[in-house]
Amino acid sequence: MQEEELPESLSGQQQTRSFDGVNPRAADVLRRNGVKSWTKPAPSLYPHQWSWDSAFIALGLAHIDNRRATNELEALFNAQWSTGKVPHIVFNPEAPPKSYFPDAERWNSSALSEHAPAGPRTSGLCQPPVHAIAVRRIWQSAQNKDDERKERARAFLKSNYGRLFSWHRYLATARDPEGSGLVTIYHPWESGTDNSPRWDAALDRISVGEVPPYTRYDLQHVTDPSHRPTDNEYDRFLWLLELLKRARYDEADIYERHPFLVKDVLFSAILVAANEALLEISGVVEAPREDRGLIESWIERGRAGLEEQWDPDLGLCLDRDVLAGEPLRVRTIAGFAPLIGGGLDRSRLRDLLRTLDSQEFAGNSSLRYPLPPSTSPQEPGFHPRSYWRGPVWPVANWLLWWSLLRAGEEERADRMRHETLRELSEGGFAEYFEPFTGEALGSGEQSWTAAVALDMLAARDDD
Ligand code: 2M8
Repeated sequence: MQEEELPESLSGQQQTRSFDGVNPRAADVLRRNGVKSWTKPAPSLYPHQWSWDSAFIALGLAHIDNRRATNELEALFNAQWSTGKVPHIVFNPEAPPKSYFPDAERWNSSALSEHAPAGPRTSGLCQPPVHAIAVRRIWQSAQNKDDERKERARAFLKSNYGRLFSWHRYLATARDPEGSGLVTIYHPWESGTDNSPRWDAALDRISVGEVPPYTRYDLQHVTDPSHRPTDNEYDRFLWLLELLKRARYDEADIYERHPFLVKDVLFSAILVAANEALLEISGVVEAPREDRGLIESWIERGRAGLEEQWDPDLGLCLDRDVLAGEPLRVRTIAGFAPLIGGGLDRSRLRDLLRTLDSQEFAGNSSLRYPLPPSTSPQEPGFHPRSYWRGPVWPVANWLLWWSLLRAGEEERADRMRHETLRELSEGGFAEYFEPFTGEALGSGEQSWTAAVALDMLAARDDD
């Protein structure tokens, strides 16, 4: 990597610097966290395979080892449910005992649902569908390689297109019976932003019943357990899990009686962006015309659904509590969902950029780096060190950076990229960062943090 020039808008404020060391250090993290054909999200806190972590990991690996990138996704999709659902955790049978809870026994998926795979043991939830975006990256990065590698990438696309299509169809149908264009989640863990104040109001409404006894192992892996979700939150998370088990993970049953049904705008926007990637992949593999028509309709419906959730006062898009029939009025990075969904008109783009640049997010003058906190510091539920309640998450920066590029906002995208890489080169590949001090928090060697760094670094070479 060459010495990197700062974007013009930054050059007056800071010295030119290079990110030379970042690439090999990031590659090392992914190597160390590698387990056979897939990668742990973190060395000890997360000993199994997580769905959207793996998608981001594949996106990064696509630049350094295409074969590992394809293996990563294949390992995950080998555990796909017959409904099309890609589980949020695939359990590692070789993980040390008592290393993560809830474990495979607690989920008990294959005993409860005929749709769960018989082989690999999985959770009963899913996570945002970044996978098609990663598959497209694998295809793109093979384009400047030799013919053999290009052919290998094409074969990978061909053999996995059907799995991706059924995953997206599951989300567009079972998770959106209303045809709203927005995905319904059954649990905060499905959002990927588990402990975000986005879910406080919907969780508060739930009366928690009898939860079988459990021990949390997550707290033994972190330096300060108070940053992790509280026991009260865990009781709610575990209660929802019990209810999903009582419904035997049956979608119709869940939809009828589950107490947590929320239209998640971030998840839905990622699905729109992933459908754009899938449309491109469907062209490469010469998929049937009907598929293309369906994917196009999902994109259109998804964007219309996001627009419905626009809040002009906050200048953000809001999740919707299906049961209360109300928007969840909390300012978090999920509010930038329409930017991720893409296809915006100039005025909506302007609105979103204004909010992004404001004191409420990346323009906050107390920030260590001008990067958006996961929750606005002006929200009552904000906490600078708690899980998804305020810290800066590099994967969220990646989503915004990539979306700004797609929206033609190159200067802002460059700034987001540069500041993210600066934070990582100074603080390492932490799970998340304190927004005002830049202190590295959570797990120390988080795979997806390393992976998004690799993708951001490669942008200069590839784009
Ligand atoms: C976090 O979620 C898990 C539960 O799925 C946990 O807190 O134990 C979230 O940050 C989630 O988005 C991420 O996929 C997972 C692994 O990195 O950790």
